[in-house]
Amino acid sequence: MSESDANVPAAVTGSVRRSRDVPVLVERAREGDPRAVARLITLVESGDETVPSIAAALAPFAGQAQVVGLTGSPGVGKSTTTNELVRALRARGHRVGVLAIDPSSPFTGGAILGDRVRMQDHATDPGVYIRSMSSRGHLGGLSAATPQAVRVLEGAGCDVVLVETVGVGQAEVEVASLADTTLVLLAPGMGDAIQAVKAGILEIADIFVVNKADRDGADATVRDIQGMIALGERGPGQWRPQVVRAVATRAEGIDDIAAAIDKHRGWLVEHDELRRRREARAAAEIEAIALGVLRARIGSLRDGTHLPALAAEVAAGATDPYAAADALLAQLAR
Ligand SMILES: Nc1nc2c(ncn2[C@@H]2O[C@H](COP(=O)(O)OP(=O)(O)OP(=O)(O)O)[C@@H](O)[C@H]2O)c(=O)[nH]1
Ligand SMILES: [Mg+2]
Repeated sequence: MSESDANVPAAVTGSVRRSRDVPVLVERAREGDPRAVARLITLVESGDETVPSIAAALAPFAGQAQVVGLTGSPGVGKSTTTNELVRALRARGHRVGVLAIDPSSPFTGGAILGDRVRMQDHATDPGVYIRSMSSRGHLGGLSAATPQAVRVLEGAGCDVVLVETVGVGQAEVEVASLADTTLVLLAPGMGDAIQAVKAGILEIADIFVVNKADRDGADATVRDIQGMIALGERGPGQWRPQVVRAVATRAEGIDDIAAAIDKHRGWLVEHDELRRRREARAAAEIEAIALGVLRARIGSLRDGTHLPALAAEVAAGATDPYAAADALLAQLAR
């Protein structure tokens, strides 16, 4: 459905774009209206006060999509690979959602513009939702808004949600805690194999993709990674990370990546690991939300409560900050 859909009067289109009517937006998203999907993601991204009711309305559809994370250094080929994976998944008849997370910029910067260009192939496909999100400015970063955005896409009937994040700092660890299957992309000659160990990426990667295999050094990179995997301790029945070569710009290796994702999916289900991962993810989400609520309440306690009095006591040495914190928490619980 396009913005200029003849069946939808302009006034209605406009109202969807600004609406905060959660039941209506969710109903429309369920029907596949891309404007309603976009609006709901904007609401969760901005931490709107409607977020709890959005989450409540989407709860029944939780867990319906396979969530695949793609991470790796800037420019390693994540968006190009995502674009080709979308094509492969569409060919199998899946509805696909893509979230491209930019951890650095709150604005639509160069990288995201690049994503848009590289994923342009699917811009008019009603079975594909592509969305760029910024995680900066969010308390809890990626971990706060992205799970809700995934839920919106699940609610909209996506069978697969691909989440692209640049592998900087905590972002790749966060994407791994969000995804059922995590792909770590590397490229030859970037010193990535060594970086990977340093950053603890070995622990989070279910599948390594050595992209840009058209370049010199791909064999060495594959060998390095395989060597590291061989060194890792693994009990019987544990997943052994797969290594796949790709040339994303030529769509080479994409079927192998899709096959590795399927294999991992099968392993997750067989070992009851899918349930375990999803419960761990839900626990982290609940914890983050509860901490956010607590933080907000403590903030609001600053005026007209106990806190100034406790602070004066601590500053004067009449009590210690731990005892004061206990007193504050006791007050919060009341
Ligand atoms: N030679 C070669 N170039 C590639 C390959 N895959 C991607 N590229 C190029 O690498 C550049 C970066 O590709 P992207 O897909 O934007 O990489 P990215 O990881 O999404 O980049 P960021 O989102 O900015 O971190 C582009 O110029 C691509 O055309 C490949 O397999 N071989
Ligand atoms: Mg990209």
